[in-house]
Amino acid sequence: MSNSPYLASILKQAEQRDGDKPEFLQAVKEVLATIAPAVDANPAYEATGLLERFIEPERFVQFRVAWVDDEGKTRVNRGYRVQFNSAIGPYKGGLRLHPTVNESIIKFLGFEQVLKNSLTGLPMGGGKGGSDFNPKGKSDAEVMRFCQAFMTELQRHIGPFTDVPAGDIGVGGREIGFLFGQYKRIRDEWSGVLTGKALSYGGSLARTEATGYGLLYYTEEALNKLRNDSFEGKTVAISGSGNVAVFATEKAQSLGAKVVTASDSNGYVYDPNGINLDILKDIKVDHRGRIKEYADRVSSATYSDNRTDIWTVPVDIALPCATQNEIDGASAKKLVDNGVKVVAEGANMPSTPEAIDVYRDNNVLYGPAKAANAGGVAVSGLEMSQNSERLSWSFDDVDGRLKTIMTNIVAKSMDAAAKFSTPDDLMSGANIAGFEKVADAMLAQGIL
Ligand code: NDP
Ligand code: 2IT
Repeated sequence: MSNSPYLASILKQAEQRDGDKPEFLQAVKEVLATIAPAVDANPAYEATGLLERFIEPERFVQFRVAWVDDEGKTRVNRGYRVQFNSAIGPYKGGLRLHPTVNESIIKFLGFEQVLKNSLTGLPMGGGKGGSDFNPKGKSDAEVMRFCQAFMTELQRHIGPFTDVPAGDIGVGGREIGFLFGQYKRIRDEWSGVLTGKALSYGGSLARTEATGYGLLYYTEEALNKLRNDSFEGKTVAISGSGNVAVFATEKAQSLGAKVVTASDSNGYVYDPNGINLDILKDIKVDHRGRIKEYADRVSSATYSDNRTDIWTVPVDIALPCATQNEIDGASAKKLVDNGVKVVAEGANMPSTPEAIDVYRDNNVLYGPAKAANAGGVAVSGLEMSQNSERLSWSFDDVDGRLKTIMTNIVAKSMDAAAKFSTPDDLMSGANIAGFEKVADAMLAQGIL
């Protein structure tokens, strides 16, 4: 951290105002610490109160979502949308449906999204939303009624040129379909107001695969540029078994790596022969099953109900793809002790600050979430372009653009890091490169 009194005062203000929102404060502190050299170098930021504005969302809405379950009982959930920053484009970011969702989680995700979207090079501001609704164990009809009630409130805040939500944890193709249908019904218009749509009504090829594939394109490029190495022949641990984890596994395997783990919130499986992707997809994608079933079906696999022990498996590369703070200092230490050389984040903020310290102290190549997992929102941006053009691009076209965007993010991060610190500090580089574009746009637009 620099000795800048300006940064110190911003940090103090954040602690006072948001001390009760631990995940949000964690994300803000990490960014402030790493952008210090760029802030110190530009006095216009302090003169215009830029950082004060940067850490304060433009708008935060919370609303009641009342719906009726299959037994006829009324249920009430909390809905949220944070519209964090629109300096470089309409608010853009996913919706999360998970019982742990609260104001702190939504704000941390929205804040990260601002910088991530900037890094893609596409004109997208940052937003995020969701609800503490738990989709697990709910019928399709219940999910539909919840999504309709949620959109009935959300629709007044969003639009294809204002704010364009998408999926995140608990929100996939099924939920986007229900949300889109309700928006169209209320507004009486077809528009690209959501991304992650199915191909039959304006979705983009390669959006489903984009976050996982993008993570691998990014990490392969970083490995190549900074370690003169590749995924070929590497052993890889991947956590989670949702959208990001499944397609990260698929691309890692196609790049010649052996993925030996998968997990969910109950536990993890270890398969020293390499995860069988068809069986993983059958359980998780086709049947919404539990990861334990993998070990029941594959004799070489073992199951443990201690989810965090996944990081005790010896691997060359770890790709956390489940949720925030899933790798703490002790888990990071275990990974390093067992020889890990690379950690790249598919999930948002999966490493605690203590874990990041361990990576840094042990020269682990660290790909931070806002850079490494930007492929999902990047292809969402490409979906918006296709909707505006009323055209659909081929899979190879979208996938090729995704690859270019991810390799550009590595280059931008290395350039920014080299300018202010050390070239292989991809975390500082991503934070500075993402921040500078947004800050330039904010400066140009005056005090808002
Ligand atoms: P999914 O809902 O498809 O899958 C989430 C996976 O993570 C599941 O295996 C789930 O297990 C596990 N998980 C969720 N919450 C927890 C928790 N509190 N503790 C332990 N495990 C948990 O979501 P995605 O794959 O889309 O998202 C995974 C991560 O990637 C998230 O951090 C998300 O923000 C991030 N991300 C997603 C993008 C996208 O395009 N979808 C883009 C960029 C980042 P279980 O089934 O037991 O809940
Ligand atoms: O965290 C993320 O970047 C996402 N969940 C994807 C957001 C999007 O708008 O596609």
